[in-house]
Amino acid sequence: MTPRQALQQRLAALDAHLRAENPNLLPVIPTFRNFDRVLVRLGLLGPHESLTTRIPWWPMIAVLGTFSAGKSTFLNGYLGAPLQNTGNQAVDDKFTVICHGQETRREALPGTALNADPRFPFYRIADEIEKVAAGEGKRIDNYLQLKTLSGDRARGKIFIDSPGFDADDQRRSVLRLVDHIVELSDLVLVFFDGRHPEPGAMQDTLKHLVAKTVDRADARKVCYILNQIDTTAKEDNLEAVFGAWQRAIAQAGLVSGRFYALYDSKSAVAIADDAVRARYEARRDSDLAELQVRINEVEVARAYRIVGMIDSLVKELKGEIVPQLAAAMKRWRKLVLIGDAVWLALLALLFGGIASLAGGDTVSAFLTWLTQSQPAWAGGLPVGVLAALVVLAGLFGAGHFWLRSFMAKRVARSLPERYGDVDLNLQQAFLRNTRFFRSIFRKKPAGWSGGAEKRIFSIREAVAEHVQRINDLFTDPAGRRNRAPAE
Ligand SMILES: Nc1nc2c(ncn2[C@@H]2O[C@H](COP(=O)(O)OP(=O)(O)OP(=O)(O)O)[C@@H](O)[C@H]2O)c(=O)[nH]1
Ligand SMILES: [Mg+2]
Repeated sequence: MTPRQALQQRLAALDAHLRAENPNLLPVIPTFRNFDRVLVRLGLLGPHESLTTRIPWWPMIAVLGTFSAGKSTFLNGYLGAPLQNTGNQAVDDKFTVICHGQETRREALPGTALNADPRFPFYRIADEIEKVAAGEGKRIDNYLQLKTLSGDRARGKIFIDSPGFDADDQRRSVLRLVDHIVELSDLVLVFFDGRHPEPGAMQDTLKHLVAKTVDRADARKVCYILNQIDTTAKEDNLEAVFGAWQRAIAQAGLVSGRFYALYDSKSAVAIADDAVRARYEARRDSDLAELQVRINEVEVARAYRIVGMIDSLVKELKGEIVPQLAAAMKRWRKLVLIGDAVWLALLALLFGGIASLAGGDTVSAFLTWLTQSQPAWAGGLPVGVLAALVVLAGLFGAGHFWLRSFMAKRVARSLPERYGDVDLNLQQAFLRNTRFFRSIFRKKPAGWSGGAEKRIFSIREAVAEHVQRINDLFTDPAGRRNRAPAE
């Protein structure tokens, strides 16, 4: 498959998935494709690359936590299908990605299936794993598997169930995977086991999860859940257990965060006392309802984030990337000019040396010979002088163009090949400006002409329209939906 066909295929897949799951975002694709053109002209994207394949279109909800805390049971309950195996032994050693599909598939597809799916940027996860454990990135199947679910519950979202988290014996690659999933997710549900909420059992887990989330700007996306609280019903000491658990989390460094208490009624031990049961159920239901709201919000937030991404990319382009390219061009120009001067001086020295070796008489004889040869076939032009000039210019030019490419490579090395969230190739963009036919004196990067400015203007207009549309969809500020007929 050619890169062009590969891109076409991914775009078609994206289109089909969005049509089925999230049609509200379909109109955004042409805007991204428009932006692609600007970026390709600048060299920041390759000719058969697209922003649309680099942004996470689907909101992700990750379920993490200690082993046997009831993560899989919760997901099965939420999704309304027994997709995941559950049990008191560690049942899963892989991360399971659950997304919407034509049909429900309990048997897992290998992790490589995720690589080809435009819905999620998991190719980056392979890269991340490779960074901490060389060779492991290729073995993504050992870490990830994919399951699909038909129906509405998983439509337009991605859920990730994780193997029990026990920081003591985690391989570095798994920890990295966890970090990365937290990074990519819009909502992270961290499950703790109500049967062992005491600090000792989860100290390491906490350190890893909490310490990283405390100073995150998006710490709000992490929800802490004390699960299986039905086990505290017998002694009716939920508040004490819950309090101890919260303090343990605070000790790990977390000062704020939302805490929930849940249990799964199907797996729960029967609560004999009616009053206690009613209290537990009420608590669970209100916390579950709040979680439900958070999960629903995620979709709205992601829609805004995708559209907002175009705007922030425009800002990044104008404020950071183009100036960086211009600065690199300036550095390159300076290096080439210095090189040219040195090369000229060397040439002068060379000819001066030859002249002084040959002696004044020979030189003047040579110059006379040069200027006097004006043969009739050349119409009386001083052929000798011209030839000498051509030779000199050729010598200088050869050095100049060698210097251009040598210095270009040098400057390019200082620029990133992957910049920003969408991995723009600054190196490639800079090198476009150093192609042989481009003057070293140009100040504006190639592709950053009036046309680009116009295109960006129209992209911004389109973004404003998208925002408007999403506003209407989710907030209905004009009250159109419920407005009474005009008087
Ligand atoms: N009493 C009670 N038991 C539960 C609850 N939720 C799950 N369980 C049981 O706890 C055990 C572990 O549940 P899982 O859902 O497999 O837990 P997990 O967190 O996915 O476990 P790993 O994937 O192995 O880390 C199972 O036997 C469940 O039936 C609950 O709310 N209350
Ligand atoms: Mg599980």
